[in-house]
Parts: sequence; C-alpha cells; structure tokens
Amino acid sequence: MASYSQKVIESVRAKNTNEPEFLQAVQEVLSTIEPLLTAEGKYEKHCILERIVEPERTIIFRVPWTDDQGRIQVNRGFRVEFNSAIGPYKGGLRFHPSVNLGILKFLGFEQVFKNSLTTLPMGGGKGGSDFDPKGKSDAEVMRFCQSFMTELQRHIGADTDVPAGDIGVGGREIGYLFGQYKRLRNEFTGVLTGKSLNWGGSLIRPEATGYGCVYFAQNMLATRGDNLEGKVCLVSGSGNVAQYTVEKLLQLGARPVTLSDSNGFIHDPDGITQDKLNWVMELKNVRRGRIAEYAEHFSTARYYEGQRPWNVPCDCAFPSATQNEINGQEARTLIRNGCRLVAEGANMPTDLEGIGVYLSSKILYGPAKAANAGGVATSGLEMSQNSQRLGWTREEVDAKLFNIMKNIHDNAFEHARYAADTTKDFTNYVVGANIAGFVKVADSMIDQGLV
Ligand code: NDP
Ligand code: 2IT
Repeated sequence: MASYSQKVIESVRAKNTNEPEFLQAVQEVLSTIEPLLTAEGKYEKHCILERIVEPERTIIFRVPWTDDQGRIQVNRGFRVEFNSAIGPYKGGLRFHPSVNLGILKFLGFEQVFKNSLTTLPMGGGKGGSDFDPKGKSDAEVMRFCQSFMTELQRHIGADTDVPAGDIGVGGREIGYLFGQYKRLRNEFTGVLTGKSLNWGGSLIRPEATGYGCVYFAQNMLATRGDNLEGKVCLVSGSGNVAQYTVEKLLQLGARPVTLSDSNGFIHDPDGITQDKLNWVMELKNVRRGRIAEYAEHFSTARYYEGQRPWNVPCDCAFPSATQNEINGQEARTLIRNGCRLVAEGANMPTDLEGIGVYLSSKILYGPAKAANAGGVATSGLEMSQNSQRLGWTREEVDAKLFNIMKNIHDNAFEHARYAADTTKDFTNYVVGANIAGFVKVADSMIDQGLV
C-alpha cells in the first residue's frame, strides 16, 4: 500500500504535469519526512501534506513597458504566496527568461521550509518575471520595475508579504521597485529587503547568502574535526552568492579556483585572490560583462565555453548559480575526483539522482534550504531593524548570521536522527533539514485550524 507521502506526491504529479521543478522539490521533501509522518499520525489526520503543497495564493499579471526605441514590450509577472503559518510571506523575486509558474512554485515551496529553519518568523513566497535584464539599459530596467510594482504593490506590505532579490534582482532593481512602491502607497516601510544602506538596508545583507553557506560548511567540517584551511573549492555562478562565497572562503584560508556563468566557466589553478575577486565584482556588478573576460585578463586562468566546473578535482564544491546544475553523472565525477563536501548556495542545484550519489558516498552534504538560508535570515534581521527604526553594526549582524547558521546546522544535525542511514560517522542533513523545517510549519498550521 502506498504511504501517505507517496499518495500526496502522486496527486501533485497528476495535478501539476507541466511543472517538473515543482514536482522535484515536493518529492525531495515529502519522500524524506516519512519517518516523522509514521511516528506522528496528527499530520495525516489534519491533511497537512495536501495543504502544504498548495500555495495559499498565486498572482499572475501582465507587465507592459516601453523599451529605449519606444516599442511596447509585455512580460509576465508572478507572486506565489505559498505559506503564512509562521509569518508574513517572505522570499525573493527572480528576473530571468526561464521564469515560469512551476519554477516559482518550486522556489516558494523550498522557501517555506528554509524560512522555518532560520528560527525567524517568516512564511514562504517567491515571485518574479520572465523579463531578461541582460543587455537592457538602466532606464529600461527602471521602467520595467515600475510597471511590475504598479501591480505587485496591491498584494504586498511589511506585515503581509516582503519580497527581496534573487537571480537578476540585485540592489539596482530593489531600488527601482522600492521607489515605485513608496510613490504609489505613500508609505516608507520595510516592504522589501536587500535595500541600500542609505534608505533602510542592513549591513551584511549583500554578503549573507555566500558567507552563510561557508559558515554552514565550516559547521559540517567541524563535526569531523576538520576545517576549510587549504581546501581547494569549486564555486559556480559569478553573481551575488558566488562572489561572497569566494570572499568568505578566502578569509578562512581555502583556495577557490572556479567561477561560471551561463556561457561557461573559468578555472584559475593559482586561486582566485581577493584582488581578482574585486575585479570580478566590478566586471559583474558594474560593467555587467561575461566571466570569459576573466581568462583574458588573468593569464593564470583558462575559460571553458559551454561547460560547468564539476570535472575539476577539488575538496569542496559550492554550486551557486541555478537549479539542476549538477546531475547524477556530475555528482559521481565530483566524488571520483576527491570532493568530500558540497554546500549548496543556489536553490536545488543538484537533481534527485545527484543527491542520491552524495548520500550513498557519505560525504558532507549541506542541502540548499539549510546551507543558503543565511540570505533570507539576514533579510529577517533587516525587517527587525526596520521595525525598530534602528540599524545594527556590521559586527552585530555578522555575529547574528554566524549564530543562526550554527543553529540551523545543529537543528538539522539533531533531526537527522530520523534517517536510517545516519550513524556516528555520517549525518543525513537532507532528512534533518526537511524534518526540522517541516515540524514548525506543520504544527503551526494545526494550531491555526483549517485555513
Ligand atoms: P545573480 O543574478 O546575482 O547571479 C546568478 C549567477 O548564476 C550568474 O552568474 C548567472 O549567470 C548564473 N546563472 C543564472 N541562471 C543560469 C542558468 N540557467 N545556467 C547557468 N548559469 C546561470 O543571482 P544570485 O547569486 O542571487 O543567485 C544564485 C543562486 O542562489 C540562485 O539559485 C538563487 O535562487 C540562490 N539564492 C540566492 C539568494 C540571494 O540572497 N541572492 C539566497 C538564497 C539562494 P548569467 O550572468 O550568465 O545569467
Ligand atoms: O532564495 C532565497 O532565499 C532568496 N533569494 C532570498 C530571499 C529573501 O527574502 O531574502
């Protein structure tokens, strides 16, 4: 007889046939919390799984704007308000041509459990558009953001739903979005996070996802009496998360050797130093160029067009670009070449087969919803500062981030006891993070009745 979680997975599969990423995320969570569901009958009795896989509200809207040639363009905008059991909806906005409802539902679903793990009172949501910021002028990005916010503003608010950045949405976009929100609503509130320091942002928020992911790796290594000193590390992506992952790895004595974008990757066997990273930040955040230029500028590096970095020998890997960037084959290659730790900066960067490879190889594997939760956790700290109308120092915020990542690690480590394969030498952090994240949301849903 099919188990409770299998029955719900099958119904999600039947109802959402054209949303493969959403189904993948649901399968990853539901198939691993079975031991808890068996031990605690209340979740099935209250139909928690049937309810938790259905977004509370999904908004889809037209975003018309005018390009620099005066032509009319139309994009699709989304906000998936997934679950508000433990706080206002919270999660980023993604602007990328690949964005569709299924991708935002996977991201929103993950966000529910991630936000629960942070220990802060935040529900889960995600939004965005199929708008492609690449090659657009600042004026075009501004007009798009203003049109997007003209509709979104009626659905969000500091106590309702608090968006932030994700792929393609950084400080520039948050600025334009905030400006339009303030103008339409005539209120200056913490309705978005990732704001600039001058107008309500938090120190360390730009750094938080990358720094937090490395702190999580540090915590996993400590369980084996090890640290990052001298470790050769692969990093993918070259955006916000990748940049600050490299920075923290350098501070802790590791040797990051790769970066990538959607066109290819660079390998710098001598190591990406802080000076080289500063150059990358200027390339990516100011000139908005391609990572291929790194190898033209630094003779120690080579560029590999159309490839991902996973065949470079390493000790640790930090996938920080996008979903499904490591498949089963690539996971096997990583491990064959010496990789003993994977900490996921991106959301769902490893496919289900790849996760199976990590687990059977018994490496230290920090799944995304735990390892990259530092970004949204620091967004939560930005919300607290906005509510207090106060700003904390860099040291205060970093110390809070560091402690939150330790708590997330320890909570996942503790709940990993539910996994059949957890032993004194191996921790199944997938089961640990999913169960720890689920319990708080599910119990809150039971407390609040059938809503
Ligand atoms: P950015 O837009 O700053 O950078 C994204 C990077 O990933 C770029 O280098 C981009 O390359 C690359 N990339 C994007 N899409 C693809 C693709 N389809 N194939 C290959 N490479 C791709 O985004 P972030 O750094 O903020 O986000 C990176 C990942 O981290 C995402 O999975 C995001 O969901 C996740 N994340 C982000 C958080 C945050 O606070 N920002 C928090 C937690 C998770 P290119 O320039 O060619 O597009
Ligand atoms: O995936 C994520 O956690 C984010 N993009 C950050 C969300 C947030 O609200 O800071």
